[in-house]
Amino acid sequence: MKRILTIQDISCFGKCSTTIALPVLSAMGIETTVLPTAILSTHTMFPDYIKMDLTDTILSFAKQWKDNGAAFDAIYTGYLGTVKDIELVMNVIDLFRDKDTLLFVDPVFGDHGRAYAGISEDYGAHCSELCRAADYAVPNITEACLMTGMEYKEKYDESYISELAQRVCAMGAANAIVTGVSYSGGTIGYQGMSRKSGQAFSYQNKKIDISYHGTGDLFSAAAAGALVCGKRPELAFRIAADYTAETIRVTKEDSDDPRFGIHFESSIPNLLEMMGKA
Ligand code: PXL
Repeated sequence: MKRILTIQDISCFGKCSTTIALPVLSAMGIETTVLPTAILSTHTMFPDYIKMDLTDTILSFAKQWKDNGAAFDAIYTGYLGTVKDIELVMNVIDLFRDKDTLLFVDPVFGDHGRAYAGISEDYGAHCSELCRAADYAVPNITEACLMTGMEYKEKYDESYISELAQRVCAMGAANAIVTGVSYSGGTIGYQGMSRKSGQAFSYQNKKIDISYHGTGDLFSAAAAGALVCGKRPELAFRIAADYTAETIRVTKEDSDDPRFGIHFESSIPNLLEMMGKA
């Protein structure tokens, strides 16, 4: 059985990061080890969230696993929240990564042109160090701009996104996939680039005009899972995009408070069908 280590926070209510990654990866048939960097009452978009730092346990948990023979086919990092935690996570990666370990980095620190609440000024620079080592770095436009120093634009064309992907590859990432790319009001998707071949790939879906928190985390979890299951990159990211789009569609049908997150549980059968596992 394939085994993945995912390193991100546990936000107890509101569905994001680990509370999405663990069920999705498990449903894909991948043994999933979680390394929580912090436990929060909710993610940081809710007011008055409470955060319990787990900074002191990050490396000691990992060392105890290593001492007991743990090994991983892939490491997938998401929201980490502090520069200190990024540094510790880089140590964890050094502990477990060998030439066959896939490193999937979703930088997760901002959106709509700004860093999330509680993210420090120097976070982007440290996150680019993490992306430098990645087989797949998957920033949204905001994160890619904050890491590469490019100006954030609300309206853009394909050459602007290509330049962003190229700059993320130039940092060192083997593949850069810029997410949340919408060239027209009607579609949304991603644009990727491989550093080695220079080959670009992109995909757009019909845009549903509502935005939910956690969709980026869902996309990354599904893409990382599909890659670990051996899907070729273009297909892995397309499956992730289609699963995310279907999840947004089913979530919109429900009248729940949109802040409570996406109903990814309802669309897991669609994901398994796309993976050929239904
Ligand atoms: O979904 C991204 C995310 C994950 N974890 C925490 C967050 C956010 C985005 O705001 O605050 C704690």
